[in-house]
Amino acid sequence: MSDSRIDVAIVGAGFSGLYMLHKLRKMGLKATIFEAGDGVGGTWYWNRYPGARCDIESMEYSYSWSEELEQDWEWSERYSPQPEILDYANHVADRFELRDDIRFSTRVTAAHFDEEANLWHVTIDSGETVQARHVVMATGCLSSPNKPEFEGEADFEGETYLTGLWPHEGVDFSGKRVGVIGTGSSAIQSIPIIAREADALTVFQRTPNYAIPAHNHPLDPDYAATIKSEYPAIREEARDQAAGFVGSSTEHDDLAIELPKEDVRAELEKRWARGGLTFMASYPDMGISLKTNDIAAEFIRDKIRERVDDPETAELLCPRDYPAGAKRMCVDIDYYETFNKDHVSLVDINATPIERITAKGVQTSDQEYEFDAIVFATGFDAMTGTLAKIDIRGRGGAKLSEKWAAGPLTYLGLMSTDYPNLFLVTGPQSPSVISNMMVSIEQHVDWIADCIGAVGDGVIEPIQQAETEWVEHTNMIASMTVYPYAKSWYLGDNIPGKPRIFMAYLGGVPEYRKICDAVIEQGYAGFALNGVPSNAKVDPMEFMEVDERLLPLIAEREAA
Ligand code: N01
Repeated sequence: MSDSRIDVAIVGAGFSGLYMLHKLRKMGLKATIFEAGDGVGGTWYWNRYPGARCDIESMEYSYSWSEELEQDWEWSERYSPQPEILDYANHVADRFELRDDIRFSTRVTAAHFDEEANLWHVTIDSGETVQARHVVMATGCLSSPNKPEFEGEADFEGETYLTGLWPHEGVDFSGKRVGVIGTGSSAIQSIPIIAREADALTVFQRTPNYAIPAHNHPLDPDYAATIKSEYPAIREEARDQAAGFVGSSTEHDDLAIELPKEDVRAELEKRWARGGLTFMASYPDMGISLKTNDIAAEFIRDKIRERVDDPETAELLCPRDYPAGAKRMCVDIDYYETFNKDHVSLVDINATPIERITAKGVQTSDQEYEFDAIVFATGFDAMTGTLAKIDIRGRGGAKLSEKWAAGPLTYLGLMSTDYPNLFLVTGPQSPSVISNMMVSIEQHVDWIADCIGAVGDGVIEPIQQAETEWVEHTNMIASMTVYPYAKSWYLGDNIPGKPRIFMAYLGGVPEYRKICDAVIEQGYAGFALNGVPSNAKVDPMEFMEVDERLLPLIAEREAA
């Protein structure tokens, strides 16, 4: 039964939902956030595993929409740890008095569009239904943890943990024998910390990852003050860079493939010393040419060999089967050095696969490993997993999960045809996970707020052709890169049965922003407003600067 009516239902109280609520309130609209957790913070609320921290620098991984907030807040480290980022989210919720319009411990189970009333009926887990003119899915890109099933799990007599759903009270591994399954970012961050506590730690690795050192350090107050004094310009610079953070655009115009290898390695050495995710932005062809990419891949492998004492373990930790950066690049603090500790060991589960979980631990084809605790650092059903769990029905009762059965279909990653007034923050086919999420979140929230303001009591949705062409454009851009050469969650490879489609927009943050702005400037080109399709069209290629020098490299790669 419907008993309440609001203008906008926002799903999720992470950084997207909080800013969306603030923005809509300022417009005088009645908005409510529905949040499954009992606090704000989204990914930073759930991912409390030891060592969790951001790998975009904190001075940039923060809101830019309140000058007072950005001036007042003090970050303590270059890359802030999860508790501090969660404190920040809580501070924002308090400072802007957002909690009054957040319903905590409330999971949205369904959203059905009523074509006659042009309203959404949003159902929550108590069975209550709320009517909303608009729905904003601020549900995050990595919010559905993936827990693969292993035979015999129920028999295990010890404790089990999932990095993406970590207990709020924390876990003390002192004196325990611990097994970690997975070696992605979450594992790479948590393994060194777990190793400090545990009596024995065994890591089960299926695919080694490339990791760049964070070189994390306490934030120098003078440095922070300098950034704060130049914040508007720095924020603008970040928005104008390929992945929405300073240093993510290539600084060199030269192609690495045309340079002596020693020069390329010298440049990579500088970037290694700087640390963090700017490593891959060294040359324009790094993410295009497999030959160039292999210089970076070999460089990282050499660093792993330097950092890990035991040559056999070092070789196991070296990724070989896919290009550097094609799976999400990891940023580490002492990850490789952790394997130099006598009580830490690595098991290659390609050579000796996990057969089952037993009462005592993990049985591989080779031996049984006994544990007091097993940590599953097994990732997420990314980008679409959370949306698929909500029964979203648009025109004609069509289920979004069925429409997206062969892969997500959106226009700009913001909306999907036949789902009027349903918005996605950092949805599939937008820069999202390839970018500084804060920059992308702010851009989407601003765009959605403008759109909701323009639509008023009406309805808006993408025209089918605009959506189809955007998906084609997104796929075409991805195919120009080395990303498809790895099995990754970007492509849905980690979830059995998930269609293989690259789920983020790789055309660059600045280009993407210009496309979204042009759509608005041309009166919502590619959209139908109140059933009337716009005549205007925005061609994304007009915003792309294609570097002609890269085309033969792509052709050569594809021919190989
Ligand atoms: O997940 P992952 P994650 N048997 O999917 C393995 C963001 N993030 O939570 O590679 C055995 O990367 C799997 O093996 P394989 C960031 O965007 C950000 O670590 O599929 N192993 C892999 O090793 C990141 O990319 C931050 O062969 C299995 C691991 O589990 C994203 O979240 C911090 C398995 C999963 O790695 C996801 O990272 C943390 C099985 N059945 C995360 N199934 C920061 O910003 C899976 N694996 C700092």
